[in-house]
Amino acid sequence: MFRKKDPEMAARIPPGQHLTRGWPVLSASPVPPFDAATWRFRCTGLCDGADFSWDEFRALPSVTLTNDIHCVTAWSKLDNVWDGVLFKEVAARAGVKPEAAHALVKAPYGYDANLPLEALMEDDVLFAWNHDGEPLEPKHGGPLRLVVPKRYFWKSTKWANEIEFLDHDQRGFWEVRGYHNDAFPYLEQRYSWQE
Ligand SMILES: Nc1nc2c(c(=O)[nH]1)N[C@H]1C(S)=C(S)[C@@H](COP(=O)(O)O)O[C@H]1N2
Ligand SMILES: [Mo]
Repeated sequence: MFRKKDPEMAARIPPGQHLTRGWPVLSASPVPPFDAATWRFRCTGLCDGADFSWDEFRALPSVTLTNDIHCVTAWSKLDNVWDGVLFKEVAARAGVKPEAAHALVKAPYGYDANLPLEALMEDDVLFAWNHDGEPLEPKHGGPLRLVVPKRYFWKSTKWANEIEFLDHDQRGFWEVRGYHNDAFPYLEQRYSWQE
């Protein structure tokens, strides 16, 4: 049972957020089609480059991580169990240039989200294919989504298929549409006018 009076539980809910027991869907595009035979994941920009097939991506060293997610539309969902590959495992295979300091994680139909490379290289950031032990549903980003638990959930690109490494910051899909560049839930960094 969730009890907001439980101080440990309350500490896990950032200001202005409430708990959801379901899992709302927030998508700015249709669900892209997925074919394991033709799917590719590419590393582009300031790196030597990498290009994974679905089988190659799934053969990377995997982790299971449990964390909480916080959507800027005010719902939070605790104790999500993800299976996938750490961002830094993928980056380690891309030959990232020393001047790369930022990245965009991209998806079909023009969605992307920007973060400093340092933030993406943390031990809790992964590309996930399972949620709570089940293959990630297409509407939630299946076959593969980014999960960045320390930021509002729009930073967690669904249907992720590319990392572009950059030497400068470049705002992503929501960051150019009025949302905060940093997106820390505990600081309530929701909108760009707060910057
Ligand atoms: N490719 C893509 N990724 C995306 C989005 C999107 O529209 N397209 N929406 C973002 C937003 S605003 C949120 S809150 C979460 C929602 O994920 P969910 O639909 O699984 O809850 O995905 C993020 N990642
Ligand atoms: Mo969102």
